[in-house]
Amino acid sequence: CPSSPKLSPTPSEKCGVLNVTKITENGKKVRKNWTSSWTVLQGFSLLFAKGQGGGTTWKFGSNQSKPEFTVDLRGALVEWASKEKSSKKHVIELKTRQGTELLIQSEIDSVINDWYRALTEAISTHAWE
Ligand code: I3S
Repeated sequence: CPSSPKLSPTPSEKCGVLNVTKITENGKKVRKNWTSSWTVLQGFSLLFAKGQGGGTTWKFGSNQSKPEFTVDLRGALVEWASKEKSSKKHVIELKTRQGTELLIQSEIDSVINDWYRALTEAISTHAWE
């Protein structure tokens, strides 16, 4: 993880800025709302915080700024999104067991490929917890 935004990094962590939108929440379709999010992968949790920079103090775990939302990767599915899901390039579709579907995107293909790998690994590592 980069040293800024400030987080207490652990070796298993991955973070970076990604474009994210929910498409389904608790099994219900929701309107797309692409936002640039500071994204942290921590064990089986994927955390998103809105709007990188902008004077926010980035400290997950403190009471200063909470992640926008957190996704439980246990039992989740990750795949490359089909053309029907988004017109954007490099889009990952993430379906959680809780019935939330997200699209995750980066313009940079090496970045999105790394996330694809990291998410797949996290899911398989924590599959049986
Ligand atoms: O799947 P859709 O409906 O084509 O998704 C697009 C829309 O959500 C659009 O916003 P509104 O129609 O709500 O104003 C977004 O601006 C687009 O980015 C969405 O499509 P992409 O293909 O970029 O995911």
